Amino acid sequence: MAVERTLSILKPDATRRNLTGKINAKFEEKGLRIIAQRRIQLTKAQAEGFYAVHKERPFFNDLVSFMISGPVVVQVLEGENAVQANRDIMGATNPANAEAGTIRKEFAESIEANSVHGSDSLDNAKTEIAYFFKPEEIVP
Ligand code: RTP
Ligand code: MG
Repeated sequence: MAVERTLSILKPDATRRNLTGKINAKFEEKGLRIIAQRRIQLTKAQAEGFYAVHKERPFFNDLVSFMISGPVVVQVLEGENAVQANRDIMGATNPANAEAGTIRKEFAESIEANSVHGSDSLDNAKTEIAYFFKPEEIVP
């Protein structure tokens, strides 16, 4: 296994309910290290750009509205096999299908307000990390 980096976002439903510490504890307990982190208010253009791969999907407009409905925390997680490790910690997109102990099972409100984003491949992780962070903001 290789040490990887992945882009994580704590979504507006998580910041609104003051859950950032509880969610970060899940990452740290499983051996992922938060090597960059910033709380921001996404602009509509930023959210549309980030989710551009989903622009033809029926949920795109709702997703963008949700992602700008409050602050988010963008972060870089580092660790062994970090991309898949983080997906496992997050759980299924729909909390109804998420396994016990996952972030989404424990905290998500709905398939849309599902508390966290995580990159789904190493290639996408590199693109998504560069979308939010300059190299000097990442401190391993
Ligand atoms: P993410 O990208 O946020 O890590 O989540 P994911 O890979 O598990 O899910 P994806 O298919 O990439 O969808 C991106 C986000 O769009 C919202 N969504 N809403 N209303 C719906 O049917 C629906 N489906 C997806 C969720 O916020 C999902 O995380
Ligand atoms: Mg996705």
